[in-house]
Amino acid sequence: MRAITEQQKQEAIAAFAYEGTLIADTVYGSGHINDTFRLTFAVGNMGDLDVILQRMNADAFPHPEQLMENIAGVTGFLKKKIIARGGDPERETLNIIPTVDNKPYYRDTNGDYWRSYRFITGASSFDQVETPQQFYESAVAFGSFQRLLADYPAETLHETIPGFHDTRARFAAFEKAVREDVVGRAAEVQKEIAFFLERKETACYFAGRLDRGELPIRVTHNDTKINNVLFDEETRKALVVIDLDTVMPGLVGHDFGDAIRFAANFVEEDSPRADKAGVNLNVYWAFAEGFLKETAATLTPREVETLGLSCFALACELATRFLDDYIVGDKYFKIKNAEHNLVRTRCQIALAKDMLLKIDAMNAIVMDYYNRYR
Ligand code: ADP
Ligand code: GN1
Ligand code: MG
Repeated sequence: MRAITEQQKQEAIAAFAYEGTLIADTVYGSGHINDTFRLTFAVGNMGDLDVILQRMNADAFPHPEQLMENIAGVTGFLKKKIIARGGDPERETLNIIPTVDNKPYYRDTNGDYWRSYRFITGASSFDQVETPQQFYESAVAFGSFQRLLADYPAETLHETIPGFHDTRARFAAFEKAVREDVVGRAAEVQKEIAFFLERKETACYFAGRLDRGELPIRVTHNDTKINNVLFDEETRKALVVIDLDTVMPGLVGHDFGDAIRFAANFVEEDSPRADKAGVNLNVYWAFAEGFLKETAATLTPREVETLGLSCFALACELATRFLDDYIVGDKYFKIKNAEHNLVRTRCQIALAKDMLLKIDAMNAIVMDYYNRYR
């Protein structure tokens, strides 16, 4: 995406139905896809009011208007359930701020799309797991998110990124990128390429099961990084699941595997110390417990059998996406330096290898919690 100009941002700010005077404007969060700002408005004697303003990434999401239709539908649906259970709909789901023309997004004169949410106060996100309890909490949040959406009319959801977790299609795209080698980087990553080609069948583990109709399609979040959950700063409990851009029909393993591959790693996703990467079973169990406590009653034994390997599949999927992006010249993920996507790739590969060594323990842990909570 092109850099955002100040003039463009001011145009976007003017388009939303904000009250008060803008007094602060900062770049916010550590997402890899959208451009996020936190704005503060002084509203008369009501004090200050914060909002989130985001430029949506139109390279990643080709139809931002459909994406916002999904989010409006999902948050409206969740709001009713939150109210019914006596929760706080202002803090337990995202609240879209409309434009002055009462639309859920704004298209600026450059053709870029913007949206805005009320800022959820007294809450924070984490890029890394600090305690097993915290990871357990995030699992309860993602698990109950899936449970609450179990009766959402899935057929009304647009596929915001077609084939988002279609590992087979991700591999095909990757192999094409290697063949075309447009920026001449393939030669230096032969070892990584070989890893994928050797493990392709195991990594595409879901594909065959889907073809055989063995796994039910559910409404899933599809981007279950721990920083997509906000925690209440007072109670320390998970408060709300955010980043709803990829809520689409999917498999339970997509949500379980993605959360584990991101946060149950001994090191950060982009750590240059790939030699230290690996799945930390001391926190893995905490996520497994929280997630299964919420979902076990609705899962089939066949689905539960996929959860351990879903972590491997998702680590490989992300590794191919990072390497694909490196090979095509860093078009998709935000990068901080030229090697960033390659460093991410190596770290995911090391994690994936370690998962295969620990797969029996990973399977046993999920089975144990499934039997306890079903
Ligand atoms: P990306 O798709 O780029 O990851 P997110 O929607 O996850 O974008 O937003 C980036 C970060 O902004 C989040 O990790 C979170 O810290 C913060 N954030 C997003 N929405 C809100 C909100 N409504 N209230 C408070 N913080 C938010
Ligand atoms: C992106 O938007 P963010 O930072 O939560 C990506 C995920 C990847 C993740 C890797 C829409 O997530 O699929 O797992 O980066 N989201 C999209 O960190 O592609
Ligand atoms: Mg995010």
